Amino acid sequence: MNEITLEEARNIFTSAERIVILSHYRPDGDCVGSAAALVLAARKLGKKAFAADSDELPQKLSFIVDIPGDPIYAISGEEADAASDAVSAFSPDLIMSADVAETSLLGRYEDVFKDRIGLKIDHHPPRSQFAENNYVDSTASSCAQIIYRLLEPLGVIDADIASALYAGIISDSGNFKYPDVSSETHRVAAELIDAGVNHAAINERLFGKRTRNEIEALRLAVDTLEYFTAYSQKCGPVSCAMISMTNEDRRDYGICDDDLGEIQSFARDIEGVDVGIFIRQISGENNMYKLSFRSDKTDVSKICEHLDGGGHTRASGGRIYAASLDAAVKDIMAAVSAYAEPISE
Ligand SMILES: [Mn+2]
Repeated sequence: MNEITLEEARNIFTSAERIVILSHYRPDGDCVGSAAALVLAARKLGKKAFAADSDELPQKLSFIVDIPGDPIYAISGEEADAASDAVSAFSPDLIMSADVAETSLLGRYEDVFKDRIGLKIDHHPPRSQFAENNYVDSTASSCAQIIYRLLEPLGVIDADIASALYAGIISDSGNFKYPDVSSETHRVAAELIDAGVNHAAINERLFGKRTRNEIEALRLAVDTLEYFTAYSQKCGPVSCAMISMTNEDRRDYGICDDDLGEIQSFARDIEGVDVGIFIRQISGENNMYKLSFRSDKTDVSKICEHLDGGGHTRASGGRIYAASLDAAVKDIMAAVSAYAEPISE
């Protein structure tokens, strides 16, 4: 499949008249901000456009799309058949994806869309170039940063579009603190502020108060914290900290995925820990566990590629099937031993 330049991606976007923009399941600030900016920009250019996601947006992100006019996400969490019918009725001339590293991240919509995507724009190291045309810049700290560069020459960026992009940038850059933040990230953010972003308000929405449930989730997490050392060929001893959450915990404490907040990076942030791992039972599936890996010096994408997943060098995810939590932990430690590599840059 074609790898194209940003200019070519822009031409594909501007040549289309009816556009569907796909974002990934368990939507985050970056994919929602990117999709919202693209929908608003397309409409401003006189096109018809909407976004689609196989999961409903979490309440915390609804402010990004809370804009007068037609809903930005015309499809949000519907069954695959309904989504397919709605897209057929719309008859798009371009289906594109933003912030989607591979088609499995389309969740329940994977089979509906995977062979019909004309343009992929992403910032994850390319695992599969699934679209007809693919633009990937894995140096960008967010997809929104790329979407800014795509849209900027079109002269369409107003305060709403800028706000969506700003929300994307601060979501994926951890509020400008991750190593892939560059001077370019700050330059784009500065230009967005000049376009009318209320950055303090967006910050408050994304990183402000925590709900009681988020604190309950954190309390549970601290309680399950365990330390392991894996011995890897390429890294030597790898100090791991792991937190876990079972379906029973979530039921007992009324915790949903939206409440998990920053738990994913909690274990990594402990002094002396190389790899932080968050393992949670997938709702309703007792033997499937979802994994999140975070590290500052170990390339966790290499580990996750062997755990049915992948992602960024410092932040990756995967899935594992295991008879029990203990069995899952054993398999995870084996994968760390076998596949951990130091981050090269
Ligand atoms: Mn992203």
